[in-house]
Amino acid sequence: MLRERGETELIEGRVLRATRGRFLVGDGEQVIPCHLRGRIKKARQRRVRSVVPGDLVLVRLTGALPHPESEGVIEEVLPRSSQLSRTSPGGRREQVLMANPERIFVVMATREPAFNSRLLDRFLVAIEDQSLEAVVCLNKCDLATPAERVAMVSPYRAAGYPALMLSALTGEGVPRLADAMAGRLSLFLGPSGSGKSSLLQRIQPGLEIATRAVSGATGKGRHTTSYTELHPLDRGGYVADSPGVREFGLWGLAERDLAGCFPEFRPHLGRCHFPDCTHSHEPDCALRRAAEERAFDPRRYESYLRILESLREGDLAL
Ligand SMILES: Nc1nc2c(ncn2[C@@H]2O[C@H](COP(=O)(O)OP(=O)(O)OP(=O)(O)O)[C@@H](O)[C@H]2O)c(=O)[nH]1
Ligand SMILES: [Mg+2]
Ligand SMILES: [Zn+2]
Repeated sequence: MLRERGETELIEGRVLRATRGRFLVGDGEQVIPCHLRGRIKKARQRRVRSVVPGDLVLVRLTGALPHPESEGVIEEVLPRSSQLSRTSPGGRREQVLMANPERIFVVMATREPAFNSRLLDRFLVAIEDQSLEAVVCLNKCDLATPAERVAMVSPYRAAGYPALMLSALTGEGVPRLADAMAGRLSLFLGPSGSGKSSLLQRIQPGLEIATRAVSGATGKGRHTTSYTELHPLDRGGYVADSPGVREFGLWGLAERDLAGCFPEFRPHLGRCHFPDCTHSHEPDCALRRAAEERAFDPRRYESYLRILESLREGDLAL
């Protein structure tokens, strides 16, 4: 898409990769190595701080520049319709993982690394808080019994999330995953080693994506994917593969908004004795009663209490 602007044309494109001040911008036909115009750099430091994968930008093609390897300059960053943020690891800053995502595929393995419902719940809370769509992806289903798999996804299906049972090894569920991604801007999010890159390889075998074995000694994944990168899909849209996430600080989430980030809690909110009930210790709490009556999976209520606690402690650690 071209836009006239003074002496040379501006090309609208999407940031595919952003690493240490270098950017790859795709316009649907070509991939253009770019740097950022100094003036926006300064303006953005005050407001948005960074240009991230998924951002729509206007690029001016150039020849001779202070950065000889660059073929373009990002002149302008278009407003975002959405973003997914967390608190930067160990820090107090907002870190935007991706701009303009339409769907977040949260990838958890049944084992290797062990299924971590607490981390999954934190991802889902962040996604709800930022009004994004989540799909729960249980990968490495080949390593679990049918009963184990069902037990892992049932709290999420009961909460109304679409949940896919997948195996990048056998290909189970992969066509449904591919359908859910087609024509959209998606992000794969999950711990290291859960199989995000392997699933993408399955969906589109031509993709140049690194995958690696989980280290035998710890059972934890080593980081193979080292930066977030958008890949154009043959069926339309883009998917971003991202490095494994070990912790997910909930950026900007207020305690009073937490319960609303559990979709299955919503019908029970506003019915407690105290209007400012935190649903933790108060008498006559409708949410706790609902949990006791198994109106939803009690593990999700336990997660709520854990996250509430962590928010009170400044949400620095998981
Ligand atoms: N048994 C089994 N192994 C899988 C499956 N999916 C991926 N793996 C293996 O798990 C390991 C890690 O897979 P990756 O795709 O690199 O994981 P990742 O989530 O991209 O990891 P990071 O890039 O570090 O975040 C590799 O050895 C894969 O072969 C699966 O469905 N079943
Ligand atoms: Mg990877
Ligand atoms: Zn309550």
